[in-house]
Amino acid sequence: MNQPKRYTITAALPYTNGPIHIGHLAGVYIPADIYTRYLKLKGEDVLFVCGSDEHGVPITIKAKKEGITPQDVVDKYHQIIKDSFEEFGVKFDNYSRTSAQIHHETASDFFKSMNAKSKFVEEVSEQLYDEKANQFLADRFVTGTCPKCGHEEAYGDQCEKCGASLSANDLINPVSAITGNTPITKQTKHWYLPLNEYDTWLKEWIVEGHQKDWKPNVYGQCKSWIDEGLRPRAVTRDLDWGIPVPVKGAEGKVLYVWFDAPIGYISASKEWAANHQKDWEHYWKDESTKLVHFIGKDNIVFHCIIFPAMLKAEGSYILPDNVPANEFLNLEGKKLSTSKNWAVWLPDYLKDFPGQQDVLRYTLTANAPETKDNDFTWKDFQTRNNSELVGIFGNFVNRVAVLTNKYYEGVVPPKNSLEAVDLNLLKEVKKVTSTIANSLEKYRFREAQSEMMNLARLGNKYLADEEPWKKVKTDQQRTETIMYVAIQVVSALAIIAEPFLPFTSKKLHVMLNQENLASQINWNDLANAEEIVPSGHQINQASLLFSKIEDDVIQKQLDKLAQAKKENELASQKVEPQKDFVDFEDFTKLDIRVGTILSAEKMPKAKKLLVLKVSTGIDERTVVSGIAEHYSPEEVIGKKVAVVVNLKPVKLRGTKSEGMVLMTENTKGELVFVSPNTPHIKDGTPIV
Ligand code: B3M
Ligand code: ZN
Repeated sequence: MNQPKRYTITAALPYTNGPIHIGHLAGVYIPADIYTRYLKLKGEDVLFVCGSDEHGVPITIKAKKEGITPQDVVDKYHQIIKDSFEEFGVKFDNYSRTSAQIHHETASDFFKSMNAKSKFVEEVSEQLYDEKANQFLADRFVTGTCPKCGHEEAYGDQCEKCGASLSANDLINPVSAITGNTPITKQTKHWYLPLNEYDTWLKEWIVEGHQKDWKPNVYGQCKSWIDEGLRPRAVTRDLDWGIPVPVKGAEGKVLYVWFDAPIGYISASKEWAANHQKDWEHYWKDESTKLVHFIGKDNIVFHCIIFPAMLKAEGSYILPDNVPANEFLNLEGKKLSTSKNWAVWLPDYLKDFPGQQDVLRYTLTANAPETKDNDFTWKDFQTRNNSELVGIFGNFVNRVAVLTNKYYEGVVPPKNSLEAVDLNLLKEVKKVTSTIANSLEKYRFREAQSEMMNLARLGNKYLADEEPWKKVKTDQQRTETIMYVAIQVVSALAIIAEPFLPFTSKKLHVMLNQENLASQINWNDLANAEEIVPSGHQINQASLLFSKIEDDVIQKQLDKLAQAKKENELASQKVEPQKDFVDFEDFTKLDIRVGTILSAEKMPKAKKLLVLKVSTGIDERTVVSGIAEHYSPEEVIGKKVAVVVNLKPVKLRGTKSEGMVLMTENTKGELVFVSPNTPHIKDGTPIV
């Protein structure tokens, strides 16, 4: 056998601030798991690592909200997430966590090593600061308008709308996520990775080196960042949750979460190596090792530009060979959202569909967002299960196992002489095996999985054409051959299915009584072997692989989502409680009229105030209105409005205001006019 190739495969470390959902599985963990299982079946030397990303702002925010410590948050979700991976068959060699001692040491050493080689630039600069919270604001602690696309809820590290990677200082109208305050700026010192110095090298490495083998979506994003010009990036933060910056003069500062998290891949490898008497350095420093990062598209810049620049700067590590990032999965046409509870959480799925992990794995791979965002719908989930897994795969396997037991008491019959149809089908098995291998090596998981289903389809067609249930009455020899061939196909499927449907594959191996065989048979043998299960081998009874999912089960899931939607709508329309009653006489004392805004200008030195001239039908008068943060003067001129005309005049900043323009708030919290928009109403008409 050839010397096995060595691979280090990583899957993005999930933030430990909530359970994981189908979007995470589809985008990152299922493809990574399929790829790893395939390579292991081929006999390669593969290390597959992941772990919990336990630092970073989302965790601190969650802890603040719930009144617990960040450590409580990460302990809880680390366990939940780890369990979910195990339950769905995502089989890491090591699932570590970034709060582990070994990770703190590894990340600190990495920083120190870079620092010793003068790879950082230290700089004092003005950073956003929340005076109320007494805290510097970076990353997710601050939101504001994206300077690139205008999205109003961009974060201080990234805009989720356009994917731009940002610094907190780039945001327009920044607001503190802790207090809602507008931050001030304050001086502080940080360590920067001067990405601009890696420009030429990155161009050579990515633009010239990986245009062909990286996915177009990944390559495209990298290229545009490089083309835009890279800027130094701070790798330290003024926070108290994280890994302390291990140098003098950095008290109270921690490593930026995106500096420490990818080093987590290395720590997880070290931890694994220590537990398995292996040398971790082979997996990270040996040029012949292939490093592959599985991630979602929002992590591309970190894995393709920043982390490689860190590895390059440190100098003793290999670089990723590929970063097959996926796009996003939507749910029933809408973006998955943790805060809106618009998701299928893995623990919930498991409760509702016990033992049916492979159905979800199958559907998510069939719809994987490989080249564009894609949609998960419960209807599609049902159809994939009922017509493909039950109707094709399960049906084929079941017929073969039942007939073999019925005709031969479970003993694989003799081959006798093969006809052209038989040879063709056996040839197909080999062809499909190599097509799947090819697709997997190009990270095309949907294509690979559909080839597997095609093989089951061919098996079904073979049985339907050859009709062993008829021939058994007339031609024993021919029937034996047909069943022999069909069993070969089933046992090939048992192996081929392992990366995609690991639970099903296991059941199939048990059914075929080839559990031992399975551990010896390697993917390469599958492509070459003349026979997988020999004549005379005893198989077991047929067992149920998949079962039909009925409409009411699907409806229950749709109802759950409808409920989430309703709750969201209600939450977004929090209605203020009713005020005390007033007498009718009191009400009629109010004089509200239709008016028109004739002119408007900003009140000097007052951020919120506009000075309006309003035609009330009675007269033209001045009204000072607190709407300047929502409207420019030009926007309001000519507007028909409702004005309280008998409000006692008051002086505001020296200007007499003789009335009040009625406003309300829309669902986005913006002020809007209560506006008598109907045509043909004269100014001065009372509103009653
Ligand atoms: N925790 C981001 C995320 O979950 C981040 C990935 C880290 S990979 C080193 O999207
Ligand atoms: Zn943007």
